[in-house]
Amino acid sequence: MTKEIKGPQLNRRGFMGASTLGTGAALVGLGMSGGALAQGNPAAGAPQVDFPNDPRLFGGSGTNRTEMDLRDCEVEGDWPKDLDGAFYRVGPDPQYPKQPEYVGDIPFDGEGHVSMFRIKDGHVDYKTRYARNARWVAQAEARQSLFGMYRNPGTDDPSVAGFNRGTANTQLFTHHGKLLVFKEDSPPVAMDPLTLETIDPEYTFGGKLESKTHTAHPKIDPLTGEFVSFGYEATGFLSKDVNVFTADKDGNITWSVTVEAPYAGMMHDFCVTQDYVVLYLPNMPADEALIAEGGPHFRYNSQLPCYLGVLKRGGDGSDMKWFTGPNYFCTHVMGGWNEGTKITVDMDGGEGNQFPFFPSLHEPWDPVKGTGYLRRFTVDLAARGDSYEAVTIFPEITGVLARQDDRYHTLPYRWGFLQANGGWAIIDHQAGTSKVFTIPGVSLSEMCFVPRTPDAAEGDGYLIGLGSVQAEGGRSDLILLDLANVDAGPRARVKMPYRCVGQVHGWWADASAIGA
Ligand code: V55
Ligand code: FE
Repeated sequence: MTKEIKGPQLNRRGFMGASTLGTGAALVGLGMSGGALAQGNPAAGAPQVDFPNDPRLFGGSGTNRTEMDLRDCEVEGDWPKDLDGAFYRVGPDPQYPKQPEYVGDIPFDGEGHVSMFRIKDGHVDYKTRYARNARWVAQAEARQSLFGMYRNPGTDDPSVAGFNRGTANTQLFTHHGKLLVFKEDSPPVAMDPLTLETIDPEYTFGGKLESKTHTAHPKIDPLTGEFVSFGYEATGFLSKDVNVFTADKDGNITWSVTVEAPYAGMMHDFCVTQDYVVLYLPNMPADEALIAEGGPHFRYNSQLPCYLGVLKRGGDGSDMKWFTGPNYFCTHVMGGWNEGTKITVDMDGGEGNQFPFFPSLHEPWDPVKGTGYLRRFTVDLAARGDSYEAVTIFPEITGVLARQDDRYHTLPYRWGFLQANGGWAIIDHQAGTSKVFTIPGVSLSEMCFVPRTPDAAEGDGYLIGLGSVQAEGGRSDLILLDLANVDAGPRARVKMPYRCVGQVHGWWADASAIGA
């Protein structure tokens, strides 16, 4: 099959930004595009598979593409016998090399590859599968890449015009018996939580999802079991509309409201409290001019205000209010809660663009301003004015990908975790202390908190996550850290025989949530 790629030619110099790999690289633990670019793939347009060798080019590093099953991985240490559940991960794993016009595409555009460590009785089985959505199937049949730049449908092959472009590569979540896999430009992909078979390539909650998009970071209200979520660009490409909704523990949508944001931009995560939904809009707008040039959807604009938006849960959206304050580019929420009208949200973020591979409109990418710290945002809805306050907390910790004990979404919380200072930072908000766990020679990916038992106290349990052993070509270890004895080092590990597929985020599910 030969074909021509239509679509505007992009001036790569103009959009690729700085050549340094910074905070954005830490985010996915993959090789990142970000520098001056080499020439395109010589196999261009031919139906053959030839990834560029330059790790800065799309798929040039981190490519795995192999779906795996490994029963009884090699385990070391004291793996807790009563731990019964699954640790899931997902990340971009380019299915095919890009057409030559688009080899400068960003790593966030790789197709979503899901992996699972099924842990039971001290045994660990490993399984990985691609999320086989419409995009994956179309490209598999064509045996080549059909989609152009990140979130830019004008760069696609005409044969996939109007397709759902979702890659399902960012986060996954178990709820009402399904493994839902997310990319924030599209509805979730539903997979079987045990077989990883794709059961619905475009899951719409029984046809009731009003948004055309769905965040990668929904929350579960631990008091009701509700799934609280949102989508931005909800009514169409580049729309300012944000749909916020709730589904009950069986997946029935019980509340859905659409509000308008000050501008369309990368609303990656959000915060849910018992009474409010808090949206965050960093100054990373969708940029029509960049998109028209064939660029990657977003361009950082240091001169735009960031907004914190608050609306009541269960309301009609008419109370939606947007606040401005210190301009931190935040991406992930550690936790948040409200006491009456007073709302507190903790997020990681920098003073500037967090992602070197998204261009900046006014200045070159700045690794110092891109460095993430934990920021505490507060706003009182009863106070006059329309500004929030934001301060840096735990300034000794520089990091990203904030997490908490996921059973404390919506509630005041004590324990938080960050991928930070080369390892895993453990934050105790109550004591005001922090500690960083590292393993020399091993780079640690984002981790998840695992409760010691399903009803253990907050923070009583483990951290689980992948480590990449530098001296062994990046071979992967799955690390289990007992939070009751951090100084003893990892309590247990799984020694994988290879480098596992890369990830953005991971998720722990108890056996009861996956029908095991
Ligand atoms: C993020 C990740 C994405 C994306 C938008 O970490 C934002 C933030 C892996 O894809 O498309
Ligand atoms: Fe994320």
